[in-house]
Amino acid sequence: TKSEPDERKMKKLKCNNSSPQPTLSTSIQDFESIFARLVGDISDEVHLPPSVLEWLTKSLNHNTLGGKCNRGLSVIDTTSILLGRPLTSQEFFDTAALGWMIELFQAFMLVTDDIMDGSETRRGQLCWYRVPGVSLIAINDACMLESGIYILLKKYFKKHPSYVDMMELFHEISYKTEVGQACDLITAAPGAKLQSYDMEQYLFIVTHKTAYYSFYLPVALALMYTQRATVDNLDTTKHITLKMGEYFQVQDDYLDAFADPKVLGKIGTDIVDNKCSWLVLQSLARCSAEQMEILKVNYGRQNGKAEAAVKNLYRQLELNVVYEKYADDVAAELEKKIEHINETQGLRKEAFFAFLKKIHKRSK
Ligand code: DMA
Ligand code: MG
Ligand code: MG
Ligand code: MG
Repeated sequence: TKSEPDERKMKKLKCNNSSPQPTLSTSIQDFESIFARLVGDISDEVHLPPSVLEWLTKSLNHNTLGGKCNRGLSVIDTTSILLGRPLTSQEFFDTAALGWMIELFQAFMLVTDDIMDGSETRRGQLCWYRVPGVSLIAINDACMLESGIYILLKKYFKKHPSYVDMMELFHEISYKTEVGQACDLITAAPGAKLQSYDMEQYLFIVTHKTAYYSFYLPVALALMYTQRATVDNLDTTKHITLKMGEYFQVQDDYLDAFADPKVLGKIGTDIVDNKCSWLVLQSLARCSAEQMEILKVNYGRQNGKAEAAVKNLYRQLELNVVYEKYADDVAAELEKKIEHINETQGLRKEAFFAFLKKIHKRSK
């Protein structure tokens, strides 16, 4: 696959009128075409007993494949947009490998997240820790998924001028994500008072647990790969991507309660888990004294009736309308921010428009 011309692998996407270059978007199939090779690289790092090799391969396949791959694909597409041309075979491989490192990071986070959130399904399958025979071995599997990042980074980027910067970026963003997860979980601990939940806390949680790794990381890696990671470009990228990540997590919170689990691939847990979700914050800001009682009695309870009562309250408060308005407002705000980007240091507005288009109005 490495020798195929990647121009053929690219499909044309609708072009933004203000942009002189057509934007390109990579398909999941093309992205997945290098995955088996990377699995081989990770399993070859240490000579493994056959049982461990089989286990690791199963974990890598179960936990890394099957998602939308928005994050991974964005490294490839952003790089192509920054360069203003289709990628060479080598560039395709390099950026796809960086993309899979983000997907490995995501897999690492999701395996532990599902244990801590007590979730049942992920991407339409059982969560890894719920697969018969896995159980708490999933904790070590999550750590091994994380190690895969650094095996691949060293193997393919040791000679790249930004090797250390990329490694530090993964380390820094790992820590930020973990801080976000800590805050998410501590805030929701049993006995936590709903009245203490506020928007400032929420924005801290979602920026850290989601926005940095899902939105800032792919673009920052593309900037480092193309040697355009100036302080200004990284600052601008952060400003825009953290806002996008906030929007993405608000969507995640909304879909947790309202999406069809068959479409979403996972069953929502935020209400029974007592989470400081966007929906509960919007309810707290709007509910009457009686509705507040309903929330207090039913939020964070491990039973389906209580969960249904909370969802019913969300419907009474017409949070779908509040959500649609938020989505339109935040998309308009992001478009305005993107329009103002200074492109003189090689940053491209189109990279952000393309990313926004991938998530706006998503249903899974
Ligand atoms: C997601 O939070 C954050 C990370 C770092 C996985 P979440 O628990 O809302 O995610 P999901 O809804 O996918 O379980
Ligand atoms: Mg969680
Ligand atoms: Mg979760
Ligand atoms: Mg969620």
